[in-house]
Amino acid sequence: MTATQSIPARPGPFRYEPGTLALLIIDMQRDFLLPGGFGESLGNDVGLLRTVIEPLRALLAAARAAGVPVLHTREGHRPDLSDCPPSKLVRGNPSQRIGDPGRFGRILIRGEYGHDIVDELAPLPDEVVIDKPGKGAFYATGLADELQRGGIRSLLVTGVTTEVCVHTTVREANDRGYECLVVSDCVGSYFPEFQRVGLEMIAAQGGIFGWVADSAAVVAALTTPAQLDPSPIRPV
Ligand code: C5J
Repeated sequence: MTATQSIPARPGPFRYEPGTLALLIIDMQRDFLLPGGFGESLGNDVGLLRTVIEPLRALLAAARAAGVPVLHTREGHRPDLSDCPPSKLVRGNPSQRIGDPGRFGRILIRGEYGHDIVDELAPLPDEVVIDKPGKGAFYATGLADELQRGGIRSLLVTGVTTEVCVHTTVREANDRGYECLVVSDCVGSYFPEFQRVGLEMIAAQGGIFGWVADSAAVVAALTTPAQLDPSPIRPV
């Protein structure tokens, strides 16, 4: 028999074995979230992303207390931009491109203040931080190896933005056999409509990419003892 945990979610309960669960926090970086930063300079309302910080801080505390491994990602590039495809470089607003000077240092460049994670969600020294050049967290990174090393098969997915880096990562993870629960109030978009539809797309068609639940449901599960369940979650 396997010890399993279940979280009420859409389109149905999200079941996992506690030792195989990790919390993935995507791109909660100052460049995207701070007033006056890159995201705001593009005309976005960063307040919509900042609503994620408090529920995610509570979820992060619950995950750490429950011994759930935490992995953080940061979107960005080497200072010489050698890992930035020309197509990505030229696509932005001409005065606000990756590598240009911004209010918090060169935009989306590793080592710059703006590239790092907001203070409220700062990684602990033993937590994995994945630097990714793409939107998806698996592309050109060591994430798959990290998950395999930790025996992780289920992911609580959080961060920004819902329709871009969160979605791309969930799709990549789903194709690699991971089961993803997207935490609805711990993901954010600059566009309310994209937030709503982005979450609907995850759980549509019987959970085509995964499951969706709010942080209250996830925190409750993390603080509740697992049950012994005779039916395996997946074939072994
Ligand atoms: C974007 C991200 N939106 N982290 N990055 O360019 O979603």
